[in-house]
Order: sequence, then structure tokens, then C-alpha cells
Amino acid sequence: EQGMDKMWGESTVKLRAENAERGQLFEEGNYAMFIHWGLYSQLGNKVDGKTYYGIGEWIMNPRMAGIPPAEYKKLAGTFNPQEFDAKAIAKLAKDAGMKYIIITSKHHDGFAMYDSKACDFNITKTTPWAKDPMHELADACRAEGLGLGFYYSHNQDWTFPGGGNGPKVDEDGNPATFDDYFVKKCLPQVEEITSNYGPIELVWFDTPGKMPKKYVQQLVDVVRKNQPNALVSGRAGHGLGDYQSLGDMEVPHRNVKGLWEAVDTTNDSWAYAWYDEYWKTPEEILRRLIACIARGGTYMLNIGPRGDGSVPERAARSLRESGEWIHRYPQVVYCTDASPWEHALPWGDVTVKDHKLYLSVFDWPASGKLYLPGLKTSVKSAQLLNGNEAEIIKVEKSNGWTVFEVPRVAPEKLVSVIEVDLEDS
Ligand code: FHN
Repeated sequence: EQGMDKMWGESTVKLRAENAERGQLFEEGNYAMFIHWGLYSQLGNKVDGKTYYGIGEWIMNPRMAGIPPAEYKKLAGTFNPQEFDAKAIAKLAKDAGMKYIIITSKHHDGFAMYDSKACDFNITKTTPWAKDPMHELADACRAEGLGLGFYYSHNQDWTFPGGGNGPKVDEDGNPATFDDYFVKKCLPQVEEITSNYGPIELVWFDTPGKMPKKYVQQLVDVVRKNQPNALVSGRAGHGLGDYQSLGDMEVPHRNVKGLWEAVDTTNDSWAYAWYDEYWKTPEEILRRLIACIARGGTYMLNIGPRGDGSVPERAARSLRESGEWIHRYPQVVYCTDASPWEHALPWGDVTVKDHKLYLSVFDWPASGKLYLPGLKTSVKSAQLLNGNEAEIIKVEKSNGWTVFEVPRVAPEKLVSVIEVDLEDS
């Protein structure tokens, strides 16, 4: 039986304190926007009329279309994202209730989506558009009061000689080593993304593979030097990151201690895929967000803009609708503690704030009674939230259950919430 004595989970608090300043990002902003956007977005999973099913940013990989680097690089010549609107994206994140944005500055394809002096294969040097979207996004995020962070594929680079899973020889046919790639491209680029865009909140390294520790350490040192308050993702490798990043699309079933993050996407692919209409509904988004927060973590939800820079409307709509709910019930989502029950309950989940429990009910009980097991602390009062209004509801204890008397019809279309004020124990 779980009880309220577990409520303030000591080990979680300790781990969080170790990250002090940096950990604040997750404390205050446990919902973020992830953006996968690059040359691959232009293809949207279709090459020469053939559709490849899978994650769009992997299109050049032999597991998908297998496009040779020289061929893939030609895509830059037609990359002209006239519809890219950094302000609109930042506004969307804000409307969605998200607190910061993490965007791909370089994915495994090796293309820098920013003005890089370290490598010419970048957006300002090789595309007709020739602008740096990261400057625009940094400004837009700041104007909206949002944080910003960069995804950077540090190990895998499929187009630079010596990069992880990349060409084994250079342009002259000489053997290339990982060290060549690291010194000429990776390290200087991490220097660039952490120096050129003002204060950033996070550097999201990904897929370290077997990258030796000495390299990862150097990258982390650069981040610490240039951005002492930025978090480093756990996927940097060798335990050198600041927090744990769970597996893709993984929402854990039991509470997870320490600082952690779940990453998810609005449909099935990270980058834009033309056929992928498996959009999460606003309700699914809320369920997954609340589940992550109740398990003690942070939720980052991805969108994949098209090659022209526009955001698929269905993704935007779901984000806005779930965001409206979050703006009505911020107390359920932000600066909350994990569920003392440590797992989901049959009807939904619990978050904790200011000595109040918030019961987010995903499956409303048609019986008119909602059962909460094992609550040891006495309830002062309970109310059903409905936007700005609240309705006091009756509570009784029965055989170890706390039973709430609720209307037979859910008051909210998406997720209904019961606020439970507890007696001081
Ligand atoms: O290989 C990448 C993938 O393309 C995508 O960026 C995801 C996002 O978490 N990370 C890697 C796979 O885990």
C-alpha cells in the first residue's frame, strides 16, 4: 500500500539538488517542443517516386533509401524553406504550454542547419535560402520567454569523412579517422552552437554508440565553458550528461528517480514523412504528458516541419488544443511532484503541488464514484475543477479507499481534474 509518507521522495530531491541551477529547467518547464528539421524534410520519405516507411531523418541511410553522400548533398541546392516562420513556431510552442524548444542543429546526415564556419555543408553556404534559422528561432524564443536548446549528432555523421557510420575515406581517397572528423568538424561545431546564439538551455547529444569517453568529455567541457547553465542530455554517453533520457517514445510505467526526460513525437516519424497521418489527439498528448510528469519526469514532444518550413496543421491543432487545457490547469502540470502512488491508477494519474493532489481522470467513472486507494492523510476538501470554476464534492473513507462522489458525466471534454486539499499530517 502506498501512502502519503512517500510523497516528497527524498532521493529525487537530492539528485535534483546536485544539478542545482541547470536542473531548474526541468523543475519549471517539464514540457518541451522537439523539432526535427533538415534536408531530409524535403524528401518527406519519398525518393524517385518511391516511399520508404520509417523515420524520415534516416532516409539516406542504407536501411532506408541508401542515398550516397554525394547524391544526398545535392538536396541542399533545392532547400528553400520560404514558409519557415520562427515566430509562429515559438508562438505555437507557447500556446501549447511548452517551456523550451530543442531543434536539430545537425542530425546524422551531417548537414548544419545553421551558419557554420567549421563545415561548408550548411544552410547558409549551400542553399538558395542562405539564412540561419537558428538566429531567428533564438530571437523568437527569447521574445516569447521560451528556452532554447540544440540537438547535435556528435557521434554519427554520415557525410563527413571519419564521422560515425560515415565515409571511410576523404575526397582524395585517403583513409579518414574518427579523430579527423572530431577535430575538424564535431568539436568546432559544438563550440559554434554554444557560442553564437546567446544563452541556451540545453545541448541534446544523441546516439553516442561506442564513441570513446575522451571525446564526449571534451564536448561536455565546451558546453560547460560556454554555457555553464545549460543541461547536457544523457545521450551524450558515458554518464557525462546531466540527466537520463529514456528510450524514444517511452512513457515509463513506474516512477523514475532523478532528473529525466521522455521524448515522443506527434505522429510516428520525427522528421516530416508525407504519408504519416498517425497524429496523436489532444487527449493522447495530455495523457502522455501527465503520465510522464506523474512518473517524476519531463516530456518533450516533437514536430517535423516540411521542407518548406511549414508545420503540418494537424500537429499544430493538437498542440494548441491540448495547450488550451494546460493553460486552464497549469497547477496540474508545472512545478509539480511525482505521484506518491508511483504508477498510473485505473482511471488516470496523480500529480502533487502545494500539498494538494491533482487527480487527472482519463476514464471518467460512469458509476458516479471515483476510488483512490491507500491515502493515509485526511482530506480537508475536494473539488471538481472546471476552468475557473470549481465544485465542491463529497468525500468519504471506506475500507482503505477514499471515495469521491462525482457527477456521472465528465465535466471536461479532454481530461477532468479533481483537486484534493490535504490536512497537514
Ligand atoms: O537516430 C535518432 C533518431 O533519428 C531521432 O533523432 C531520435 C530522437 O530521439 N534519436 C535517435 C534514435 O534514438
